[in-house]
Amino acid sequence: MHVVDSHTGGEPTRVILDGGPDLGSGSLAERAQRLARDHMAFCNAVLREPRGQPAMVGALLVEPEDASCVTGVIYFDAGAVLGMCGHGTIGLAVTLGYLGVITPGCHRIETPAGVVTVALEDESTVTVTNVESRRIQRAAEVRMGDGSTVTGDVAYGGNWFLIVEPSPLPLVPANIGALTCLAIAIRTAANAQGIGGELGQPIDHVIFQATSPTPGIDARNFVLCPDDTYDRSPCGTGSSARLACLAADGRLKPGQEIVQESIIGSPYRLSYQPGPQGGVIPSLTGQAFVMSEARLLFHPADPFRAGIPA
Ligand code: PYC
Repeated sequence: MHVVDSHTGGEPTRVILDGGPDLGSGSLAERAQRLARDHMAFCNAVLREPRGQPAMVGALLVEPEDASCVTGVIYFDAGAVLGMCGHGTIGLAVTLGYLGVITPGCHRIETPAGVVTVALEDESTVTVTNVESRRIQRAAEVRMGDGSTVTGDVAYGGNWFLIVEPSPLPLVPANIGALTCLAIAIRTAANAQGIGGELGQPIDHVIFQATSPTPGIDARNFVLCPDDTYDRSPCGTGSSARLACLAADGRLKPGQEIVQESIIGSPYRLSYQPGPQGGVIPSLTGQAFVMSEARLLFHPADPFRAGIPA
């Protein structure tokens, strides 16, 4: 299996160029469902240790339905198949540039959530124009097991987010363990209470949002991913969902730019334009770097060829 690894603001992406499962034909959403239903063992073998690393997201290249797209891609982490992935799309564009598949300029990429556009600005810098993003519920109340209530906005940015602002704990790296435990408890409670998308889609990510102490940076976030790792990047789909909330609250104008950083301080530049269905079309600019190009080998006698169980 031929893979290229990159990281976007510290968040790793493994692009799988060949050797992945045959997902058949149909829309990317249908093929993503098949990946989730029949091939999670493949996802785990590729992403988990010893071949992968915590927080790694896979990007399985597939034939696009839309011939104007340079490729189709299905993203997954070790816990779930994703509708879209912003950091992964920045990593994929830089990887395609590294491989000579694309040159600087604009290109279309098909994902299960829809077609997104990437502008490869230089070999490391990419602007992603994401699918239309929207807030569907303001100040949803999540009842926690200890009787307390956590309030957050439910929003879509290619995945489903509960965005809690202000963060219940300071967003500093020393709190990553405590933030992770709290975010898992909130996601569990929200999903048990049926808080999620319009069609019953569960919350797959939880965001804690705060201001940043760093001059020139507007905001900092902590993002819990489906595999219970935290996003080292500011999370492209999560930043898109947040842009939808800022727009809905009148806190950010179309075209106005803000800088959001992750809990480890990696930044995205963010802005939006109004979307045709009342949401926002987010733009996110970040940097990725290719780290390695490898062939993954799965020896039949290797007891950990399927990855180390979580
Ligand atoms: O950047 O959208 C994103 C993302 C989702 C999960 C990890 N990163």
